[in-house]
Amino acid sequence: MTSRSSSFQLLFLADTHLGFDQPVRPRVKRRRRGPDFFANFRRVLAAALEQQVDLVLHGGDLFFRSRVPETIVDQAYRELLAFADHGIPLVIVPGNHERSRLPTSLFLQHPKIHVFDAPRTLRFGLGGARVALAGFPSVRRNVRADFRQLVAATGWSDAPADIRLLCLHQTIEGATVGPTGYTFRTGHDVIRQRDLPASFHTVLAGHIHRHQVLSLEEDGGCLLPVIYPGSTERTSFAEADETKGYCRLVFAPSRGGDWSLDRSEFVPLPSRPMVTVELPARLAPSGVEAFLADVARNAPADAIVRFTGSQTVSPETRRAFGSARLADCLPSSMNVQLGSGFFDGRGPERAT
Ligand SMILES: [Mn+2]
Repeated sequence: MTSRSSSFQLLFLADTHLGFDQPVRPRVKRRRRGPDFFANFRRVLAAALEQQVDLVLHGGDLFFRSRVPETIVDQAYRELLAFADHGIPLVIVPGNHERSRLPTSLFLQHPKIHVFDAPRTLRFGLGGARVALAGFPSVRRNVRADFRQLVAATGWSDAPADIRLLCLHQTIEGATVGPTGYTFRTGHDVIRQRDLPASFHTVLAGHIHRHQVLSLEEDGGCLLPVIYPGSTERTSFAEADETKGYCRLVFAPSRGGDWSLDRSEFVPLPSRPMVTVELPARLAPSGVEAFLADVARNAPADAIVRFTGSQTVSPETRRAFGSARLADCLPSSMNVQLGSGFFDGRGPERAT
Protein backbone atom coordinates (compact mmCIF):
# COMPACT_ATOMS: atom_id res chain seq x y z
CA MET A 1 0.00 0.00 0.00
CA THR A 2 1.14 3.49 -0.79
CA SER A 3 1.03 6.00 2.02
CA ARG A 4 0.01 9.59 1.38
CA SER A 5 3.58 10.70 1.96
CA SER A 6 4.86 8.80 -1.06
CA SER A 7 2.43 9.65 -3.80
CA PHE A 8 2.15 12.64 -6.08
CA GLN A 9 -1.38 13.83 -6.80
CA LEU A 10 -2.21 16.20 -9.59
CA LEU A 11 -5.43 17.82 -10.72
CA PHE A 12 -5.43 18.58 -14.42
CA LEU A 13 -7.95 20.88 -16.08
CA ALA A 14 -7.89 22.77 -19.35
CA ASP A 15 -9.88 24.98 -21.70
CA THR A 16 -11.92 26.84 -19.09
CA HIS A 17 -12.60 29.62 -21.67
CA LEU A 18 -13.43 32.17 -18.97
CA GLY A 19 -15.25 35.17 -20.34
CA PHE A 20 -17.31 33.09 -22.78
CA ASP A 21 -20.73 34.70 -23.22
CA GLN A 22 -20.08 37.23 -20.48
CA PRO A 23 -20.36 40.71 -22.00
CA VAL A 24 -19.47 43.55 -19.65
CA ARG A 25 -22.24 45.77 -21.04
CA PRO A 26 -24.77 43.42 -22.68
CA ARG A 27 -26.95 44.95 -25.38
CA VAL A 28 -29.60 42.30 -24.84
CA LYS A 29 -30.69 41.27 -21.38
CA ARG A 30 -30.91 37.49 -21.15
CA ARG A 31 -29.37 34.60 -19.34
CA ARG A 32 -25.67 34.27 -20.10
CA ARG A 33 -23.49 31.19 -19.98
CA GLY A 34 -20.50 33.04 -18.54
CA PRO A 35 -21.33 32.28 -14.89
CA ASP A 36 -21.48 28.52 -15.71
CA PHE A 37 -17.91 28.68 -16.97
CA PHE A 38 -16.71 30.42 -13.81
CA ALA A 39 -18.68 27.99 -11.62
CA ASN A 40 -16.94 24.92 -13.07
CA PHE A 41 -13.54 26.62 -12.85
CA ARG A 42 -14.24 27.21 -9.14
CA ARG A 43 -15.42 23.64 -8.65
CA VAL A 44 -12.06 22.29 -9.82
CA LEU A 45 -10.07 24.64 -7.57
CA ALA A 46 -12.34 23.77 -4.63
CA ALA A 47 -11.77 20.04 -5.28
CA ALA A 48 -8.00 20.62 -5.35
CA LEU A 49 -8.17 22.27 -1.93
CA GLU A 50 -10.50 19.71 -0.48
CA GLN A 51 -8.33 16.81 -1.63
CA GLN A 52 -5.12 18.68 -0.81
CA VAL A 53 -3.52 17.63 -4.08
CA ASP A 54 0.16 18.38 -4.63
CA LEU A 55 -0.21 20.45 -7.81
CA VAL A 56 -2.80 21.83 -10.21
CA LEU A 57 -2.08 22.06 -13.93
CA HIS A 58 -4.14 24.20 -16.29
CA GLY A 59 -3.57 23.04 -19.86
CA GLY A 60 -4.38 26.36 -21.53
CA ASP A 61 -7.20 28.50 -22.86
CA LEU A 62 -7.82 29.90 -19.41
CA PHE A 63 -9.65 32.71 -21.21
CA PHE A 64 -11.93 32.44 -24.22
CA ARG A 65 -9.89 34.75 -26.41
CA SER A 66 -6.77 36.88 -26.40
CA ARG A 67 -8.39 40.23 -25.64
CA VAL A 68 -10.49 39.78 -22.55
CA PRO A 69 -12.30 42.57 -20.69
CA GLU A 70 -10.33 43.68 -17.64
CA THR A 71 -13.16 42.75 -15.26
CA ILE A 72 -13.04 39.13 -16.49
CA VAL A 73 -9.24 39.00 -16.16
CA ASP A 74 -9.44 40.47 -12.65
CA GLN A 75 -12.13 38.04 -11.58
CA ALA A 76 -10.19 35.03 -12.91
CA TYR A 77 -6.88 36.14 -11.40
CA ARG A 78 -8.53 36.89 -8.05
CA GLU A 79 -9.73 33.29 -7.94
CA LEU A 80 -6.30 31.97 -8.93
CA LEU A 81 -4.60 34.15 -6.34
CA ALA A 82 -6.96 33.08 -3.56
CA PHE A 83 -6.23 29.49 -4.52
CA ALA A 84 -2.45 29.98 -4.68
CA ASP A 85 -2.49 31.51 -1.20
CA HIS A 86 -3.29 28.02 0.11
CA GLY A 87 0.20 26.96 -0.98
CA ILE A 88 -0.61 24.47 -3.75
CA PRO A 89 1.48 25.15 -6.85
CA LEU A 90 -0.52 26.08 -9.94
CA VAL A 91 1.04 25.68 -13.38
CA ILE A 92 -0.51 27.21 -16.51
CA VAL A 93 0.19 26.52 -20.18
CA PRO A 94 -0.83 29.56 -22.25
CA GLY A 95 -3.23 28.41 -24.97
CA ASN A 96 -4.03 29.56 -28.49
CA HIS A 97 -7.00 31.59 -27.27
CA GLU A 98 -4.57 33.62 -25.20
CA ARG A 99 -2.41 34.04 -28.30
CA SER A 100 0.08 31.98 -26.33
CA ARG A 101 0.50 34.57 -23.60
CA LEU A 102 -1.68 35.45 -20.66
CA PRO A 103 -2.82 39.01 -19.97
CA THR A 104 -0.15 40.70 -17.91
CA SER A 105 -0.95 40.98 -14.25
CA LEU A 106 0.84 41.36 -10.97
CA PHE A 107 -1.25 38.40 -9.82
CA LEU A 108 0.92 36.13 -11.93
CA GLN A 109 3.97 37.14 -9.84
CA HIS A 110 2.63 34.97 -7.02
CA PRO A 111 5.38 32.49 -5.98
CA LYS A 112 2.98 29.54 -6.30
CA ILE A 113 1.79 30.44 -9.81
CA HIS A 114 3.97 29.27 -12.71
CA VAL A 115 3.34 30.04 -16.37
CA PHE A 116 5.02 28.37 -19.33
CA ASP A 117 5.64 31.69 -21.03
CA ALA A 118 8.59 30.11 -22.90
CA PRO A 119 9.96 26.57 -23.25
CA ARG A 120 11.15 25.59 -19.78
CA THR A 121 11.17 22.86 -17.18
CA LEU A 122 9.68 23.50 -13.75
CA ARG A 123 11.02 21.35 -10.94
CA PHE A 124 9.28 20.58 -7.68
CA GLY A 125 9.80 18.31 -4.70
CA LEU A 126 6.27 17.09 -4.04
CA GLY A 127 4.76 14.01 -2.42
CA GLY A 128 8.24 12.55 -1.90
CA ALA A 129 9.09 12.78 -5.62
CA ARG A 130 11.25 14.98 -7.78
CA VAL A 131 8.69 16.19 -10.27
CA ALA A 132 9.71 17.86 -13.55
CA LEU A 133 7.10 19.54 -15.72
CA ALA A 134 8.37 20.48 -19.17
CA GLY A 135 6.28 22.67 -21.40
CA PHE A 136 5.97 25.58 -23.79
CA PRO A 137 3.18 28.00 -24.73
CA SER A 138 0.82 26.99 -27.53
CA VAL A 139 2.55 27.09 -30.91
CA ARG A 140 0.17 27.99 -33.70
CA ARG A 141 2.39 27.47 -36.72
CA ASN A 142 4.36 24.42 -37.80
CA VAL A 143 4.47 22.73 -34.42
CA ARG A 144 4.85 19.42 -36.26
CA ALA A 145 8.15 20.48 -37.79
CA ASP A 146 9.47 22.25 -34.70
CA PHE A 147 8.21 19.92 -31.98
CA ARG A 148 11.41 17.99 -31.22
CA GLN A 149 13.35 21.23 -31.03
CA LEU A 150 10.73 22.81 -28.73
CA VAL A 151 10.85 19.84 -26.37
CA ALA A 152 14.65 19.97 -26.31
CA ALA A 153 14.49 23.71 -25.57
CA THR A 154 12.58 23.00 -22.34
CA GLY A 155 15.83 21.59 -20.91
CA TRP A 156 13.94 18.60 -19.52
CA SER A 157 17.02 16.36 -19.61
CA ASP A 158 19.23 18.75 -17.58
CA ALA A 159 18.42 17.28 -14.19
CA PRO A 160 17.28 13.93 -12.80
CA ALA A 161 13.60 13.53 -11.92
CA ASP A 162 11.30 10.79 -10.62
CA ILE A 163 8.27 11.98 -12.57
CA ARG A 164 8.47 13.73 -15.94
CA LEU A 165 5.41 15.38 -17.41
CA LEU A 166 5.18 17.07 -20.78
CA CYS A 167 2.64 19.90 -20.68
CA LEU A 168 1.19 21.14 -23.98
CA HIS A 169 -1.67 22.99 -25.57
CA GLN A 170 -1.63 21.30 -28.96
CA THR A 171 -3.25 18.72 -31.20
CA ILE A 172 -1.61 15.30 -31.14
CA GLU A 173 -2.06 12.69 -33.87
CA GLY A 174 -4.96 10.40 -32.98
CA ALA A 175 -6.98 12.99 -31.05
CA THR A 176 -10.68 13.01 -31.93
CA VAL A 177 -13.30 15.79 -31.93
CA GLY A 178 -16.85 16.54 -32.94
CA PRO A 179 -20.06 14.56 -33.21
CA THR A 180 -18.61 12.40 -35.98
CA GLY A 181 -15.37 11.67 -34.14
CA TYR A 182 -13.04 13.34 -36.62
CA THR A 183 -9.50 12.10 -35.99
CA PHE A 184 -6.46 14.32 -36.48
CA ARG A 185 -3.71 12.57 -38.41
CA THR A 186 -1.67 14.90 -40.53
CA GLY A 187 -1.17 18.65 -40.85
CA HIS A 188 1.45 21.15 -39.84
CA ASP A 189 -0.39 21.77 -36.52
CA VAL A 190 -0.62 18.08 -35.54
CA ILE A 191 2.20 16.58 -33.45
CA ARG A 192 3.27 13.12 -34.59
CA GLN A 193 2.93 10.39 -31.98
CA ARG A 194 6.39 9.07 -32.77
CA ASP A 195 7.90 12.47 -31.91
CA LEU A 196 6.67 12.26 -28.29
CA PRO A 197 9.72 11.46 -26.16
CA ALA A 198 9.33 8.17 -24.29
CA SER A 199 11.37 9.57 -21.37
CA PHE A 200 8.20 11.26 -20.11
CA HIS A 201 5.66 9.45 -17.95
CA THR A 202 2.67 11.24 -19.43
CA VAL A 203 1.78 13.96 -21.90
CA LEU A 204 -0.79 16.33 -20.43
CA ALA A 205 -2.46 18.40 -23.09
CA GLY A 206 -5.14 21.01 -23.48
CA HIS A 207 -6.71 22.30 -26.71
CA ILE A 208 -8.90 19.34 -27.70
CA HIS A 209 -12.22 19.92 -25.95
CA ARG A 210 -13.29 16.28 -25.74
CA HIS A 211 -11.86 14.31 -22.82
CA GLN A 212 -9.73 11.44 -24.07
CA VAL A 213 -6.71 9.35 -23.25
CA LEU A 214 -4.50 8.23 -26.11
CA SER A 215 -2.35 5.20 -25.37
CA LEU A 216 0.68 5.30 -27.57
CA GLU A 217 2.56 2.14 -28.19
CA GLU A 218 6.15 2.65 -29.15
CA ASP A 219 8.01 0.04 -31.17
CA GLY A 220 9.65 -1.21 -28.01
CA GLY A 221 6.26 -1.69 -26.35
CA CYS A 222 6.55 1.40 -24.19
CA LEU A 223 3.27 3.05 -23.29
CA LEU A 224 3.08 6.82 -23.12
CA PRO A 225 -0.41 8.00 -22.31
CA VAL A 226 -1.55 11.36 -23.67
CA ILE A 227 -4.28 12.80 -21.48
CA TYR A 228 -6.72 15.46 -22.61
CA PRO A 229 -9.03 16.45 -19.72
CA GLY A 230 -11.20 18.30 -22.25
CA SER A 231 -12.87 21.63 -21.67
CA THR A 232 -14.67 22.26 -18.36
CA GLU A 233 -17.79 23.51 -20.18
CA ARG A 234 -19.30 22.96 -23.61
CA THR A 235 -18.05 25.74 -25.85
CA SER A 236 -20.11 24.77 -28.91
CA PHE A 237 -22.88 22.45 -30.08
CA ALA A 238 -20.20 20.16 -31.50
CA GLU A 239 -19.62 19.26 -27.82
CA ALA A 240 -23.33 18.78 -27.01
CA ASP A 241 -22.99 15.07 -26.22
CA GLU A 242 -19.68 15.30 -24.37
CA THR A 243 -19.41 14.97 -20.60
CA LYS A 244 -17.23 17.75 -19.25
CA GLY A 245 -14.83 17.50 -16.34
CA TYR A 246 -11.21 17.32 -15.26
CA CYS A 247 -8.63 14.64 -14.43
CA ARG A 248 -7.10 13.49 -11.20
CA LEU A 249 -3.78 11.67 -11.52
CA VAL A 250 -1.88 9.80 -8.84
CA PHE A 251 1.74 8.82 -9.31
CA ALA A 252 3.33 6.32 -6.93
CA PRO A 253 6.70 4.59 -6.53
CA SER A 254 7.15 0.87 -7.04
CA ARG A 255 9.02 -1.25 -4.49
CA GLY A 256 12.11 -0.71 -6.60
CA GLY A 257 11.67 3.05 -6.29
CA ASP A 258 10.60 3.81 -9.86
CA TRP A 259 7.64 6.15 -10.09
CA SER A 260 4.75 5.60 -12.45
CA LEU A 261 1.22 6.74 -13.11
CA ASP A 262 -0.74 4.67 -10.62
CA ARG A 263 -4.27 5.94 -11.21
CA SER A 264 -5.96 8.40 -13.47
CA GLU A 265 -9.63 9.25 -13.25
CA PHE A 266 -11.95 11.60 -15.04
CA VAL A 267 -14.15 13.63 -12.70
CA PRO A 268 -17.32 14.90 -14.39
CA LEU A 269 -18.56 18.44 -13.88
CA PRO A 270 -22.16 19.59 -14.26
CA SER A 271 -23.10 21.15 -17.56
CA ARG A 272 -26.47 22.19 -18.89
CA PRO A 273 -28.20 20.26 -21.67
CA MET A 274 -27.83 21.50 -25.24
CA VAL A 275 -30.89 21.08 -27.42
CA THR A 276 -31.08 21.54 -31.19
CA VAL A 277 -34.52 22.41 -32.60
CA GLU A 278 -35.11 22.48 -36.33
CA LEU A 279 -37.41 25.19 -37.65
CA PRO A 280 -40.23 23.72 -39.75
CA ALA A 281 -39.76 24.94 -43.33
CA ARG A 282 -43.35 26.21 -43.54
CA LEU A 283 -43.25 28.06 -40.21
CA ALA A 284 -45.15 31.33 -40.70
CA PRO A 285 -44.38 34.50 -38.74
CA SER A 286 -47.78 34.13 -37.04
CA GLY A 287 -46.81 30.61 -35.90
CA VAL A 288 -43.58 31.58 -34.15
CA GLU A 289 -45.19 32.18 -30.74
CA ALA A 290 -46.88 28.78 -30.68
CA PHE A 291 -43.68 27.19 -31.93
CA LEU A 292 -41.67 28.79 -29.12
CA ALA A 293 -44.32 27.82 -26.55
CA ASP A 294 -43.79 24.25 -27.68
CA VAL A 295 -40.03 24.57 -27.21
CA ALA A 296 -40.62 26.05 -23.75
CA ARG A 297 -42.75 23.01 -22.81
CA ASN A 298 -40.49 20.34 -24.23
CA ALA A 299 -36.90 21.44 -23.65
CA PRO A 300 -35.33 21.17 -20.18
CA ALA A 301 -35.87 24.42 -18.27
CA ASP A 302 -32.12 25.14 -18.14
CA ALA A 303 -31.39 24.10 -21.74
CA ILE A 304 -29.17 25.91 -24.20
CA VAL A 305 -31.33 25.93 -27.32
CA ARG A 306 -30.14 26.25 -30.89
CA PHE A 307 -32.43 26.62 -33.87
CA THR A 308 -31.37 25.07 -37.16
CA GLY A 309 -33.00 25.23 -40.59
CA SER A 310 -33.17 29.02 -40.66
CA GLN A 311 -32.18 28.97 -44.35
CA THR A 312 -35.46 27.31 -45.33
CA VAL A 313 -37.86 29.68 -43.53
CA SER A 314 -38.82 33.10 -44.84
CA PRO A 315 -36.98 36.27 -43.78
CA GLU A 316 -40.28 37.45 -42.17
CA THR A 317 -40.35 34.33 -39.99
CA ARG A 318 -36.71 34.75 -39.03
CA ARG A 319 -37.38 38.32 -37.98
CA ALA A 320 -40.15 37.06 -35.68
CA PHE A 321 -37.36 35.57 -33.51
CA GLY A 322 -36.44 38.96 -32.03
CA SER A 323 -34.94 39.05 -28.55
CA ALA A 324 -38.14 40.49 -27.01
CA ARG A 325 -40.22 37.65 -28.49
CA LEU A 326 -37.71 35.04 -27.25
CA ALA A 327 -37.75 36.59 -23.78
CA ASP A 328 -41.56 36.53 -23.73
CA CYS A 329 -41.99 32.97 -24.92
CA LEU A 330 -39.11 31.06 -23.32
CA PRO A 331 -38.29 30.71 -19.62
CA SER A 332 -35.50 33.04 -18.48
CA SER A 333 -33.56 29.96 -17.31
CA MET A 334 -32.99 28.93 -20.95
CA ASN A 335 -30.34 30.19 -23.30
CA VAL A 336 -31.00 30.67 -26.98
CA GLN A 337 -28.22 30.82 -29.50
CA LEU A 338 -28.93 32.51 -32.78
CA GLY A 339 -25.77 32.63 -34.82
CA SER A 340 -24.71 35.57 -36.91
CA GLY A 341 -26.16 33.78 -39.98
CA PHE A 342 -29.67 33.50 -38.53
CA PHE A 343 -31.25 36.76 -39.57
CA ASP A 344 -29.68 36.94 -43.01
CA GLY A 345 -30.46 33.27 -43.70
CA ARG A 346 -26.85 32.25 -44.11
CA GLY A 347 -27.08 29.62 -41.33
CA PRO A 348 -26.05 27.14 -40.05
CA GLU A 349 -25.85 28.77 -36.66
CA ARG A 350 -22.52 28.78 -34.97
CA ALA A 351 -22.18 28.68 -31.23
CA THR A 352 -18.91 30.45 -30.63
MN1 LIG B 1 -9.86 25.73 -26.16
